[in-house]
Amino acid sequence: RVWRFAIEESEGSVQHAYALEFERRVERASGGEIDVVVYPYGPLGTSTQMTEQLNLGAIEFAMASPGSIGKFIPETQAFLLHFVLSHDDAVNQRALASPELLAAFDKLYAAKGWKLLSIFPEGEMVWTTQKEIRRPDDFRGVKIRVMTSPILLHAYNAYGASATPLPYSEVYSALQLGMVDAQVNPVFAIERQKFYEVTDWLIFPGHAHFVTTAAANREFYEGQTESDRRLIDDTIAALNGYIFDRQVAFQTDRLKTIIAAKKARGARLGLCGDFTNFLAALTPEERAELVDCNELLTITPPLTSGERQAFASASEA
Ligand code: 6CS
Repeated sequence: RVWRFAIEESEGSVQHAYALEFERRVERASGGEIDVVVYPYGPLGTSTQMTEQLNLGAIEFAMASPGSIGKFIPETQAFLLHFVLSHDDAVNQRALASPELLAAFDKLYAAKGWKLLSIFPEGEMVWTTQKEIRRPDDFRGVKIRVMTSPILLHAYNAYGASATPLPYSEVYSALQLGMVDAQVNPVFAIERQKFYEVTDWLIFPGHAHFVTTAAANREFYEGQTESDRRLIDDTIAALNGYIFDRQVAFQTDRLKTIIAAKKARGARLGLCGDFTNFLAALTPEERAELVDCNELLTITPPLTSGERQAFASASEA
């Protein structure tokens, strides 16, 4: 038997690590009787097209991020609201894995013919821009690419930006051609998609974390034998801790890659906001390649509570 698992990210990403580990564990536990095939982002089309394939049962499993499925299941956009999740991703991971939350959202997924398997964070959201952004006013005139869920458009437009929804595959060229000036994603994704090549600043506002969900086609899931359903459930449960450790390591490793790539091009990387979580992982040589918009590398959060509040109020509006 073949189980197909489509992800919304390229090889070497958090979702890829997750799907490969799912593949390894299911194939080993089934003694090779089940063949899991992982489809990285690309061949199956955009995230929206992948979720249509999950609806049809053309694929059995898919990653379905609120940033794209907010159009189909509007309640998932709660995970996109700014200044709601903790700045500490470990807290987010525990909250998102709560059985009560899963059960509540699974009812909404069931209505769409999906089975919700897991909700987990993929890292702090970081703006990559052409200039420093420290307050909502700095967004005036900035065209920022967002995922296609409506609430994201409203959030960035409330800051004064001009938000443009685009599929993931189009972001690099949109930045390169100047159709947009900024985008938002975790550090590992900025490295994988090479967004740092076409932007100069990484801004860490601490406003949101990338949250994704793993889902299965419900008819497929419910049609499995009890032992195969248990295999799926147990594998997914075991993956929570696994993926959290991987994603945390990905962020710092990939920031190092970005710094080295900028240096190789003779450019330095601008950092702004509260990036103190990352500083401990950097060598003095790597730190020397950074331009800090606070002029000093500091261990106190550079975005003051007043500055944070200005974003929070604009986002509430
Ligand atoms: O920005 C996006 O569209 C994508 N970002 C990540 C980190 N994962 C999937 C999503 O489609």
